[in-house]
Amino acid sequence: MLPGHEATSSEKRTSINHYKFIKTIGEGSFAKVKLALHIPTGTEVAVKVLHKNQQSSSSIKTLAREVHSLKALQHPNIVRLFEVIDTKDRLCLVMEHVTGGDMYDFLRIHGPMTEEEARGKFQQLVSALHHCHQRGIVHRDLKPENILLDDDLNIKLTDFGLSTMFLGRKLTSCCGTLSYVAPEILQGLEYDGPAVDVWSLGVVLYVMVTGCLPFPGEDIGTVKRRVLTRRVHLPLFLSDECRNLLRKLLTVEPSERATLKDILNDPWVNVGHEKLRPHRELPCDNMDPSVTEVMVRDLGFEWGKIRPSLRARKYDHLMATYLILKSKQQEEEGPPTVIPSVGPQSFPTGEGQLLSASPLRRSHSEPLLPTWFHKEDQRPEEKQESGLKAKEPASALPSLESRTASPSPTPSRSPGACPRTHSTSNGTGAPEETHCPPGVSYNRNSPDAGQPDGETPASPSGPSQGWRGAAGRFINFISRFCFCLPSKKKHVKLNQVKPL
Ligand code: 24R
Repeated sequence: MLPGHEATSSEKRTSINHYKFIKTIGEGSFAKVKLALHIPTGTEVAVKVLHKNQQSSSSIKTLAREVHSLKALQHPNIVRLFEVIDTKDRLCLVMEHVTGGDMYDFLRIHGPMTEEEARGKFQQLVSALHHCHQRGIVHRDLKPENILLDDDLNIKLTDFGLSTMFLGRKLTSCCGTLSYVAPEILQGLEYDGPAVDVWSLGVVLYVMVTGCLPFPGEDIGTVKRRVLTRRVHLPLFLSDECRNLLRKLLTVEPSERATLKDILNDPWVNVGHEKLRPHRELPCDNMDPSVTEVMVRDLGFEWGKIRPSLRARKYDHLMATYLILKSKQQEEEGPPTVIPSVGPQSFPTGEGQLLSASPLRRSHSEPLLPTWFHKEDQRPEEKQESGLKAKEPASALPSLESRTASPSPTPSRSPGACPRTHSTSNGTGAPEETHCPPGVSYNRNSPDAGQPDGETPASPSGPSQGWRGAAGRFINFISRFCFCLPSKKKHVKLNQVKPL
């Protein structure tokens, strides 16, 4: 504890050890996330704080799982753990601070993404998820609120509070966030860990490209009924490739659902990307001398203590300082040099939690798997100048209300439901139709909106999609002005389901 940074137990802590708290940047039911300053290096970090005396044993267990997962994962698209500070009354996880906020806010402000924009983020998400699954870890709470964006709009998967080791066994805990949770969990069945992450990945992709939830609902009964009808509305403004991928991801039967391996080879995912960045795990034992020099010369650390801390992965202040300095250096240098070692085709590339209803509200996760950095992604405001697809900020609709903290353990917030238009059948058992609350004020449909239910005429294949695609994109563009983001004022808590 640095002198002068001690805080009495009575006063609100404004610092802990070598970190000075600045403000709260996230609040869940079990934990707060604070922006803090790492005093020795002057670097901003995120500190997830859990007050032990306010938590049940299961939530302490939840955090223990999060620590285990974060220690096991080192990936550019997964938020990095720097230090674990375990005191009498608090457990603090010091992590990298991701400056761009989360994908929920991005969608709320800018509306749904074009498929090109969504593809880059989806690729990174797949890469991060593959990294988790390769290490036996399933996330179990994938949603826009848990996907952060950095300054270059690269994604950082966060919140491993519901993650767990699956190790080839079936899981039984009923957990997740209602609108993103897989059908097998909704049905209280034993489930395969990776398959439930793939379902949530499908819901996230749907939300990214439409701004709507495929299966909105205020309670588990409504969502379950909608999911189990095996119908999801796949808007015509989406390309055939995107709709096909969504069908594969949102397949109710887990054994028929796409696996990550299928996704890695999916045509939509592979469209036109190059510059694969091989993901390199930080070799903990061959230290970077430029970093250790700063630690010894400028910060007064003992050289002989740095390597043992890194090699043993102690996640103590020594390791944290090394990782923080290393991440600053990498930020200044940019992502690692491209080694085009794999072509697109050969491909690269976390119990007992309450299920909180999320009717479209903020709903307060290798081997050298290539990783994508999309430096060409620009901040939306920059796009206006550069002539890329202009993204008008989505206008607020009557239903839009300011965010409020959610009482439920998984504050749920997600973009709005889209009006039901026509169903599409897919023959794969994947769900085919979305239902929407009345009064949603925009029509995101193709020019042939109002088609009777039934097979939606396939839009011309290929990214261009011809006139239908252009019309669809026009509608998509217009719909950005009326993109609805439901308020997140109330969350229906569902019975807490204890792990079986
Ligand atoms: C930046 C913002 C918000 N949260 C974070 N960062 N950088 C985190 C890292 C973070 C680390 S763990 C974690 C979040 C988490 N959150 O578990 C931010 C930046 N801006 N605004 C916000 C500009 C969960 C949940 N996803 C618990 C707290 C509630 C959200």
